[in-house]
Amino acid sequence: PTTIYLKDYAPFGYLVDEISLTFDLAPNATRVHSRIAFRPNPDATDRTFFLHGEQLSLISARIDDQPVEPEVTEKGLTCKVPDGPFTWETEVEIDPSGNTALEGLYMSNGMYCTQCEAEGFRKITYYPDRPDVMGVFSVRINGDLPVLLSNGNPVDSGEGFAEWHDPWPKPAYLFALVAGDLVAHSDRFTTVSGRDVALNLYVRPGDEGKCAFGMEALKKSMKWDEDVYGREYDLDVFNIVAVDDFNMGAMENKGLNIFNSSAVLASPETSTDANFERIEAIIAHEYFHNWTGNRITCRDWFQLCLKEGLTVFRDAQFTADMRSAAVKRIEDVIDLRARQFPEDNGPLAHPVRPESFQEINNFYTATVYEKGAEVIGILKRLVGDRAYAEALDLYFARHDGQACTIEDWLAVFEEVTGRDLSQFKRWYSDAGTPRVSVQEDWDGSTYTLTLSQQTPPTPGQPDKPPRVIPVAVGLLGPNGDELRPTEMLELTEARQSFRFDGLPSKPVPSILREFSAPVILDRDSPTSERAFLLAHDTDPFNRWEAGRSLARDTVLAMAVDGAAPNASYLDGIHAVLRDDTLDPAYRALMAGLPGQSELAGTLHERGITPDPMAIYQACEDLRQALAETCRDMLPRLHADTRVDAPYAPDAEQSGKRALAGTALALITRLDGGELAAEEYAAADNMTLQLTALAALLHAGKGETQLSQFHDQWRDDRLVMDKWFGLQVSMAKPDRAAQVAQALTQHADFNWKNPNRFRAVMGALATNHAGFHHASGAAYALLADWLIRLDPVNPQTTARMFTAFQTWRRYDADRQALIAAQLDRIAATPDLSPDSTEMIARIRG
Ligand code: BAL
Ligand code: ZN
Repeated sequence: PTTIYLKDYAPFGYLVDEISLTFDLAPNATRVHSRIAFRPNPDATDRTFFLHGEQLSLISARIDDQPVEPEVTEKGLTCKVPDGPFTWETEVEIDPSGNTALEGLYMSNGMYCTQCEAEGFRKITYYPDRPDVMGVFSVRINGDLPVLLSNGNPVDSGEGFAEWHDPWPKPAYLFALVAGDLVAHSDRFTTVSGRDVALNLYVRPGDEGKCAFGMEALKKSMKWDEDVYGREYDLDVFNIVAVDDFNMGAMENKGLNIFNSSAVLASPETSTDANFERIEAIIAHEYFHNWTGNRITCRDWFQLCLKEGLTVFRDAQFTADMRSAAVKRIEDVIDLRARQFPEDNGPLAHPVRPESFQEINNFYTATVYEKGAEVIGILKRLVGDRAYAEALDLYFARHDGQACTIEDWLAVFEEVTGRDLSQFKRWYSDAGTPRVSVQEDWDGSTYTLTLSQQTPPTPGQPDKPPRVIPVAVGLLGPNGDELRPTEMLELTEARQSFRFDGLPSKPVPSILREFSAPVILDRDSPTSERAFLLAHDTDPFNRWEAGRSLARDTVLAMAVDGAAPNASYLDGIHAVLRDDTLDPAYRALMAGLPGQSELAGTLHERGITPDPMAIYQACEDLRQALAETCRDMLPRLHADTRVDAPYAPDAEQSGKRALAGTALALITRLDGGELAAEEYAAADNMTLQLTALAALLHAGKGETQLSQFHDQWRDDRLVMDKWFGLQVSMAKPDRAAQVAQALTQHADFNWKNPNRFRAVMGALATNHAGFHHASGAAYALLADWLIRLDPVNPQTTARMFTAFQTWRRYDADRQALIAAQLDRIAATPDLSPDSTEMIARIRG
């Protein structure tokens, strides 16, 4: 495999002014005719005319209407071209129905659709398939299907054809085409300047009833981007299409977003509250890309975080505005710790802006996306809200229509603030999660906080100079009053002291409020102090964090030393659960435990080899102890959170259902599933149905309900994904591999569908004690299926390798079992470059 380096970037020798594409659709033999106006790029020195192209049958090529004979390889073609502007034409044939990789033009349930990011367009026609080549696209689709869609505005359509024109120059990765027997859920939006935009959500017949929520989310997103970022939509139509077979969540193609059906279709009967919240966020994310990604795109794929980090940051702001900011922040930090921290502290660690890659599809990671968003948050904290807004205005004004770099992005901030951001830039270049430790000093009136930072080595980066870390700190007095409101300390040195003078009493510090930077805070504060913060912190994030750290330490003490559950934790959570002045969603989050994989990671960081079974058992015992502690209040808590109004997926109702679900899970530990069975029978929405089913399965019951559930939902693909996933995630550790194995033999297990594959294998990988069962059965099962899927769909296969990224944490026996499976996969003939790269990096 070839390694590509950021430092080797050079512009392409030619610019594309216009490109016209004609598609003659046929499942096995689609003809694609392209006509492209090229001219020499004055900023380039290399005039090699190389066009990417893979899995294409070249029928003919012409330059300025004269036939030419290009030199064709597996990766593309080269050709001798005129010195000045010229018109390039090709005719190629492709096979959408044989395209199981779901990249390029492929078929899903009889419908044609595309996925071109990052490098799929080269499977459609010969083209400079790189994001810095931007052209104006016109598309004609000939096909005998009722709906024929592409990017931009509709130009003409009739029996068996449609024409589209996108006036905004774009890179090929934003190209899209959809053709199928689809129905539209339609609406309209009037932009701030009065542009009337037709909105359509296209779905397969039968899914019409699952569109309304997505459409509302789209309209809210359009309005929010006008109100908060001053960004207006720029075409006459905005189309979204739901597709069943899709590698990612969704794709921001200009004017024609294509969505994994799981990320857009929703109804109360078939979707959980969490599904609704995720759908709202993804619709917003893809819509926001119209400016951060499409109007301003990336110069090269090393700059992926330029659009993804910023767009994730923007969708998080949107969700915080639509729902609860505190709840959203906590959810994001839970996710960051579950997915990004293990990446940043293991063999797959890479900078937010990587400097090399073999397969770009392997870099659509939690680091690029979620840490990339955290880095925007750091920048905003450092420069302040007003400067952030000014810098964004300048960014949009200056770079509209361009393919940009992180340097372009930082330059607007430097210009607006006059601040040197070279130290801040380390967040983009240096991998690894900084660890911040704390030392306190109190002399009777002055409180001194000394913060030290250190980032462990990561692959290829042994030394990490200090970075700038915004540490939000508030000081509380003995009765919980704020002695000092939140102050943003800027840690720029390896070790730095901050003084707070004139305090009446020794304060309790609340450090890293709002999780002001993605770091690990190494602070061994007394239990009493954390219990105090759990009861009194005025920062909702840190109040949750205090409970979280108590939970973590009590579980770990139980797992490692056989300690009893910590009473401060149990009493503190009991008090929170019964405090009905607090948001129910927040209370539900407070009652959660850290993930078992995260707990294993913490032990590993402390130099202790984690035992997955011991961690599992400690979590079970602690939940049981919490149920006992709360025994008297649980029935009331459950009853008080009942929602009597018609179902709405809003923050208020879903918060109540989340807390009711917490109560039900605890009650089930005491009544063996009696209430859960009643709740299951009475459930009239998927949130309640699934919560009750999960509780029953945990209690070792629910066989009847599982089979009823299957009968009820066998024709609903997305609900059946839940049926598959839940059984694996609820399976006891010694049964998880067996349950997953049995499900792969089920008639409804369509392993070529990424959602179904992930439902089973993704659930197995995240059932921590089940996946790491000492038998190694789960490792072997996952390896079997990765070997099978790799030739069919390398992208989805390669992403699943993250299941193995933490393998060095575990004992020698488990390491040997995992290494054997990785080596077995690596030895598979013709393994994809995607999987080859992942194994090489994980194996080290
Ligand atoms: N650009 C790939 C899908 C997304 O991040 O929106
Ligand atoms: Zn994105």
